[in-house]
Amino acid sequence: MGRPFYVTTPIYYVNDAPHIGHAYTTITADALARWHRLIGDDVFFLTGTDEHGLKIQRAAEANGLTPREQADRTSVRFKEAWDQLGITYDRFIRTTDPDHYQVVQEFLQRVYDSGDIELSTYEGPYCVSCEGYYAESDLIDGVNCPIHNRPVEVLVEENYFFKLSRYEQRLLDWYEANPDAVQPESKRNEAIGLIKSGLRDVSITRTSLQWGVPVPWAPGHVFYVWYDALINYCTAIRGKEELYWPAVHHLLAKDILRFHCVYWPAMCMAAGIDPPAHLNVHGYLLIGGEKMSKTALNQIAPADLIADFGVDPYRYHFLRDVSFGPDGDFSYEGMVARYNSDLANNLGNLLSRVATVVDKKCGGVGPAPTAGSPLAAVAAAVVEDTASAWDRVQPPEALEATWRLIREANAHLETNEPWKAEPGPAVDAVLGDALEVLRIVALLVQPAMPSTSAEIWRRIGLDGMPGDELLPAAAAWGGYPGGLPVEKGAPLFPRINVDR
Ligand code: ME8
Repeated sequence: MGRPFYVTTPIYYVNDAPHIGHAYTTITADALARWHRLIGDDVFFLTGTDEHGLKIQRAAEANGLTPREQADRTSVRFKEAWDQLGITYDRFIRTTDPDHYQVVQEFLQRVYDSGDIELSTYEGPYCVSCEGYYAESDLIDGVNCPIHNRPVEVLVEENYFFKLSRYEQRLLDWYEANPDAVQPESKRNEAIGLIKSGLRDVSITRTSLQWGVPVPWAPGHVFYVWYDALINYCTAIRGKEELYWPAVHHLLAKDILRFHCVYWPAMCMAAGIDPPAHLNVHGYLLIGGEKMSKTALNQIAPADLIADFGVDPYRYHFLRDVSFGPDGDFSYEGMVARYNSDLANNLGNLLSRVATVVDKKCGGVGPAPTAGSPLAAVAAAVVEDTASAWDRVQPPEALEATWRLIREANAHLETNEPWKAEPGPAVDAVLGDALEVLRIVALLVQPAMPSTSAEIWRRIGLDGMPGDELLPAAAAWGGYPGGLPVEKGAPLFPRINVDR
């Protein structure tokens, strides 16, 4: 087995159906998981649904369902969306899974036994959408949640509190000792800022609702949804902690930075385990500059875009166009433009013109590449840049590198114009080099576009699947053997007309 690579998405609330924001994090995690499988790592990819708490209970009531029915119905919708998008998770966890109850109870009992959980009364502004308390000073105009810009409610409860205030210095020391733990740097600074502004103890149990994991030492109390939820990352690798913990990559958006980058590392310390090694925080996907929300009626379901573009172009668009870190604006026009330029004009065109000329000039049999091809050096640099970009969780850079190779191959064909030349060694050399580029491209695009990758592989006559042999060796120049049948198929990416 290779090096362990554990990657997680947030577990999504089941109050509503998945939209392109949830899909963005999940596709990024999937692409990372696929890349790490390609390089031979031992991958464990976790996603799932977060099913307890007031927010779900209220959504269930509004829909005339029990919380369990609400959770069952919506959890399936996430699974269906991920199946449609080709998400290769190893476990889809539901916080209502029995093993999760057990791990949550064990984890928090440990913290209780160590003295970091105490009974106390709390009164404060609470946002049900966040499932979190705020300080008065955090509120917009003194009344609205800073994330949802909607009025908060004042909750008063006698609860068990996690003594987060004791962890200020330990967290700052941890940040100091682990400068790369939270990426990108701007998000790390935000987390450090939150810690430095002072940490108050947080309430981690509720008596006002039943829908949660029971607190083992206090009948009538359930754990507050966030504490149950965060521990899912431990449930999924139970018994395999030595392999996968703490070397995890938690992917999340900035809305839940406070929970992941402040509370969660402190909880881990309190439970006697190392904090997570990597927290990769991205921005929001905006629609016309606005955050997607139920109330703004601007949520887009992945299926709507898949119907127009197909699964692989959908995955490609979000991975290529949304930089991991800052906010990104989604537009339909931008998606069409990216599709036409990168997929129809560049990759699709390379494949179809090579197959057409191989058919005409080589009787449909692909020639072998040449050792001294000018494209060999480009390919080697691109493979290296792609690997480095995935390593830094920067999918747009990984794909941009791959497209450099595609553009160079197209330019090489245009310079040499094999379609105008007589069949012979010169034509064979140019086409063999282009086929080798297609083989390497099929490998490099696999994390983003798995079906396209397999289809290119098949059309240029290769057996098996891209990835049967591991990278980087598989992507070394000269792997295309030549002498294989090349298929002239229908265009992979027919142009999309913008004026439809
Ligand atoms: O917070 N842009 O669940 P959630 C980008 N259950 N990403 C977005 C997005 C957007 N507009 N909207 C949602 C929860 N996301 C908790 C998590 S984890 C232990 C518990 C993605 O359903 C992004 O990953 O509100 C964000 O962090 C997550 O969905 C929030 O999902």
